[in-house]
Amino acid sequence: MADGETVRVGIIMGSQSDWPTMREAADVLDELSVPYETRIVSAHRTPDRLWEYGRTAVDRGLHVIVAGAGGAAHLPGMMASKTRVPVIGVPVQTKALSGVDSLYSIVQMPRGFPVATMAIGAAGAKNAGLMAAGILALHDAALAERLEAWRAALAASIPESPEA
Ligand code: RP5
Repeated sequence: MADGETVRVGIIMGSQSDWPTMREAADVLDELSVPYETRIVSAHRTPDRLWEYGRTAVDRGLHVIVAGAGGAAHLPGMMASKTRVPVIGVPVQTKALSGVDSLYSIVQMPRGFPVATMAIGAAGAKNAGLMAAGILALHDAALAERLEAWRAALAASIPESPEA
């Protein structure tokens, strides 16, 4: 990240145990040279940290928050209730209910406070990173070019026929 560059993407998660999933979002942002910050912010264990993060998000220059949590996954929704910065929610796959609990906890927001909910698990986290990049690319021509190239490379890597 260049000196003086403002971090526009916050990747937050409810627990250290969410990091292997949320790392997918971080990795794809690295590939696209998008700076981000990472924080553990738990809706239940560190509610004051959640509130402070949401309270200061706009003033700190964040444009997107990627929020991952599992189980009773209240972090994305509570963050969306505290800040107008768009929140992309990632349902982390749980052992007990395979992440369906996380998905339902995140997706069914009351009208007025949206969370853009991704798929359960690693694919959802990766797509959250790509979605964050896509939002920033609307006002960043160089990033838009990198994202187009990334998408073209992925498309080119898909074989036309299955191997025998
Ligand atoms: C949630 O509880 C976290 O987002 C995590 O997915 C889940 C379990 O947390 P740990 O018990 O592994 O810390 O708050």
